[in-house]
Amino acid sequence: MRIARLTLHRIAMPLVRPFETSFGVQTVRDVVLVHVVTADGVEGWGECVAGADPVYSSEYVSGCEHVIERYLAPALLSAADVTAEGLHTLFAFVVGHRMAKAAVEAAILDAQLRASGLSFGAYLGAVRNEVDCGVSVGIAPSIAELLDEVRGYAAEGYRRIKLKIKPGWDVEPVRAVRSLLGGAMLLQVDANTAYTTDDIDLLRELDEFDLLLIEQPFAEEDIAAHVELAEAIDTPVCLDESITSAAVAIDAIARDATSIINVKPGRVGGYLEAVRIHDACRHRDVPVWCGGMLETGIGRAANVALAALPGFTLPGDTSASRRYYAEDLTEPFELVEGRLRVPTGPGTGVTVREDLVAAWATRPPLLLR
Ligand code: OSB
Ligand code: MG
Repeated sequence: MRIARLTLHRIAMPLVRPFETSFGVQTVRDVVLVHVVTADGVEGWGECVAGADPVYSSEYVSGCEHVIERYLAPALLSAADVTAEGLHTLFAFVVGHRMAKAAVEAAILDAQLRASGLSFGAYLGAVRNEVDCGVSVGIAPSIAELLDEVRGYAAEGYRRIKLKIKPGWDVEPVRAVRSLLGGAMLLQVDANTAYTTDDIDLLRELDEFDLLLIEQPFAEEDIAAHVELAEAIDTPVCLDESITSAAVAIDAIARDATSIINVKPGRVGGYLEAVRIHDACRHRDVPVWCGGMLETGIGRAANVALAALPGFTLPGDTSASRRYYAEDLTEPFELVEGRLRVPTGPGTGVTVREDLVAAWATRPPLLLR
């Protein structure tokens, strides 16, 4: 297909509650959306998962917007024939900037699949029509407030709870939540790189809570530190920030730095690379789960499809729309018995509410052709 135009929208969406991690507190999502229209008039939408500031990774929303405007969109608009599968080569001249590339890939894939009548799930290789869902719970002002929040999510039916931790907010909140939930509920923690190898003895104290995993305790680049931790504790180590490609995933697994992987399409450059990670992990008997970046319905629809692949054997951070937003950009995703249904319509299978995109804009749309 040929891409006739690409529009970058920038919107702000308030979160239903502040989301605090070891990086800081977030109350609004500042989102870039990519909207493409092919020469045949087929449309596709993609969501960029970068944060407002470069704290989770080196990417951030304004940087992604710039990379798309200055480098990716011109390459796309001047190509005679664009396919989602060909973007890896088309964009190879830009080093890194995976979240920017992933947003464009998602929009192209959406258009390509809409043109051929195929859903994301069918294209990616989904084997389930609904997926088990977990919820990521931010750092709370007090243990009492944390327990209230967790109690609410458990009552809604979430099948797994993930607690954000940081130094000073780790063993005691985890102890309190484990005792609230009982031994049967799946429980895991995410440190977002907040610890160092000096904390290994402290992190070993988490072993008594029978956690499913500990996610990314150390710095993104420090694979060796995770190897050391994995040897020292019983809780399985799971990498998020560190896993930027299938090659890195394969290396981290071979070095025993990680025994479970959090797959986020934005972090790895797109859905096609996410599937390659899934395939490599499956081949090595390493379970994967679908992470989240507080996506709107656009990104959520595609993530839910990805989470339906056979190697996604653990519940994902694929929570219902209402866990994040009072009103979503698409029809809302609703939890039924702790699961979300995989959309079956062409492309992402959801419809973007363009009136809301316009109403929530923080600057005029940028049209590139
Ligand atoms: O580390 O998984 C993370 C949100 C933003 C950035 C990083 C992370 C998260 C979450 C929330 O944990 C996952 C979600 O519910 O979308
Ligand atoms: Mg994480």
